Amino acid sequence: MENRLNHERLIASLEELGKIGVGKDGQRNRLALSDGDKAARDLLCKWIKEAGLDLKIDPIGNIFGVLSGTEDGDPVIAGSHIDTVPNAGMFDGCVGVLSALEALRTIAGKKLPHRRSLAVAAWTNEEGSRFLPGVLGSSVFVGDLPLEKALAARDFSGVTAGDELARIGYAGCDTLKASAYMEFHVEQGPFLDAQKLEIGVVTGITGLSRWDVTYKGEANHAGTTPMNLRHDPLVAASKLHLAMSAAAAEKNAVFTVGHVEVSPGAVNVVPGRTFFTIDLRSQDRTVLDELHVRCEAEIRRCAREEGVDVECIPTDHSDPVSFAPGMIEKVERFAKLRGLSNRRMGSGAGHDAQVFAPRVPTAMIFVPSIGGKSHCPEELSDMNLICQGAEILTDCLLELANE
Ligand code: HGY
Ligand code: MN
Ligand code: MN
Repeated sequence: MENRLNHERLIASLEELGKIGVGKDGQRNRLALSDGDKAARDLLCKWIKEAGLDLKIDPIGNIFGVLSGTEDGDPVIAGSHIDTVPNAGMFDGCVGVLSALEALRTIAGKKLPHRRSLAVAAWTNEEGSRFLPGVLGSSVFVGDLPLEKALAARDFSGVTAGDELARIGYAGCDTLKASAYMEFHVEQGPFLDAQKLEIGVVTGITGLSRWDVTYKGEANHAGTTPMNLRHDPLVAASKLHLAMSAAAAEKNAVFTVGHVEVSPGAVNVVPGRTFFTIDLRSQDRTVLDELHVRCEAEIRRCAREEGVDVECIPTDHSDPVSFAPGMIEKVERFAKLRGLSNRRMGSGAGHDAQVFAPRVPTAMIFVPSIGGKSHCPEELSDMNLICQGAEILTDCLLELANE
């Protein structure tokens, strides 16, 4: 199959977007609704308009570029996100948004026939690093999360998403719906690169549970307090971390404590308070449910054993999702037609596609993450494979738009 897209333009757009949000320290920070995110949004909107697409922004700040088809009806949407985790790489999310933009630029420019409308989407706050829950914008879009609740989400400094959305000028009023959804993304894991495969045909997305946990013990003198008289919240948190890491490993699940605060935080003071986040995931619904219950029991057990008080707040949950067989087959067929080595695989990362899968025909395409690295500056994928993945995305969009 011939290549349709302008690969140089796609690569150049990825590199230009990748420069946005990079601070003097060299770190790329485009946390949702931050100034860095605004700058990236502004650039994307500029490109959408230059491509002659109809720019739309909805009430939670999701950005769309719509290319009308010859028939009425809801668009086939291809999207991802441009917000990042702290100190991020340049590929997570951006590959999907810019490949979708390049696909629509090409379809419009070459006047390729498409009965159904098409749209590129950039979803607000996919990462959940600043505001919880993650996949916030797409969850509001499909109706899983009430707009008011999403706008009321607060970051660690207490600022609300609604205030930040207004501050950066992205509280829109457009509405649209998806008739099908495609997402192209870097794998963010080690399997394709380790097996030297070119394309991942994604079969589904992991489920996850997240909590904010606070253990309150007794601050005391580090030198005079015997070990058996301590009520150290960090010991409780450490016991929990070890117990649940082992439990997750046994079940091929994953358990992460990504954010920890210890106070008062002095070298010679036994901590009085520990706050930390938990991210627990499995692609198997039964395993996730079982470990969810086990985790909440362990949180309480470790508190009891160390004599500390506990506050445990669930902050996010999504069940594992599977994509429709016909959509998986579509991606696989085009990967084969393009002579690209490929395998079916689940996604250990969450994606906006997870909110669409239960509602409309949905599929994802992966390209390898070199060394399996992601959510870090070392994140790297082969630009040629990214262009090939974008060609498959275009194949799928054109087929969906004329079905
Ligand atoms: O956390 C995730 O899995 C995604 O990268 N937001
Ligand atoms: Mn992502
Ligand atoms: Mn991510």
